[in-house]
Amino acid sequence: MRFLDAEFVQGFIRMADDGWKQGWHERNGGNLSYRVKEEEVKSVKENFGQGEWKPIGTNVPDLAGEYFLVTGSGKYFRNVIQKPEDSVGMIELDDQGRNYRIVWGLTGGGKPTSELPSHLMNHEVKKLSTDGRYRVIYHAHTTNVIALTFVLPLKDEVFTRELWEMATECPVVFPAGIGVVPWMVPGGREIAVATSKLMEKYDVAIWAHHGMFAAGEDFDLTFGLMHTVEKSAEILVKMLSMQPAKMQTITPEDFRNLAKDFHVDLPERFLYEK
Ligand code: 2HA
Ligand code: ZN
Repeated sequence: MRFLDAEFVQGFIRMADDGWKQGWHERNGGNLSYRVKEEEVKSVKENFGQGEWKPIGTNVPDLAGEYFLVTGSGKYFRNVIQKPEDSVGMIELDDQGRNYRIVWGLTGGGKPTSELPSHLMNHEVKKLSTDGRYRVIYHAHTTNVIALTFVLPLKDEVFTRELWEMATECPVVFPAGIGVVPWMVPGGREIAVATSKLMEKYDVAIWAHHGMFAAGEDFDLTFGLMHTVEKSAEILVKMLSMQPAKMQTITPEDFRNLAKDFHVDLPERFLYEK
């Protein structure tokens, strides 16, 4: 099969383009990665070349030997749909999870995303904690969530509760809550460690004054999660722009009732009295 005809490749390209259309990927902002299934790797293997092994910049032993489809460092989401072979690449990890090599794409000397350590460490945490179900990690520069990191305390409890209150679907879509990473230098191992620690508990991590990471089983769920959180943030920004205090809202007791009917577990630490 032609590499670009594979369904997982088409799904990846569509998601990148959807993110671009949302306005979350100015210039080369944001990055996307997908942990490719064994049968999917097999179906496109005839197209593989072999690049040189290069260090990942962190160790991910539980991902040894796995393949990932990733956006490229410095590449623009806007261009993914037009020239995927230049903007996107497939990488293989070595048998220790220390090095990667490019087996398809990133033509013209491209490299995987500058946030590769965060992507792979998040994948490792999610692979282990979901029995291999989670396969997508998505980083986007979501305008309204970023704006909120200037006016809300950078606490998991506050972001979770405030965003839950802005739309009834939110506690059902992200019942475990949202983690917040304080401002840190992006691109390295330190921010990857901080983010992947939050991913042990949550499917969403906010990077203060920068953007968001979302994790999920497939492209629909992961894009939908990013979209839901950002939409809720947009409502909060609009509300705060009209007046600083809410006239009425969803109460802790309302959330407890919702949890019962929708069979979700909403941790009490988010249902504090204000
Ligand atoms: O430019 O978003 O965090 C890619 C990024 C870095
Ligand atoms: Zn970024």
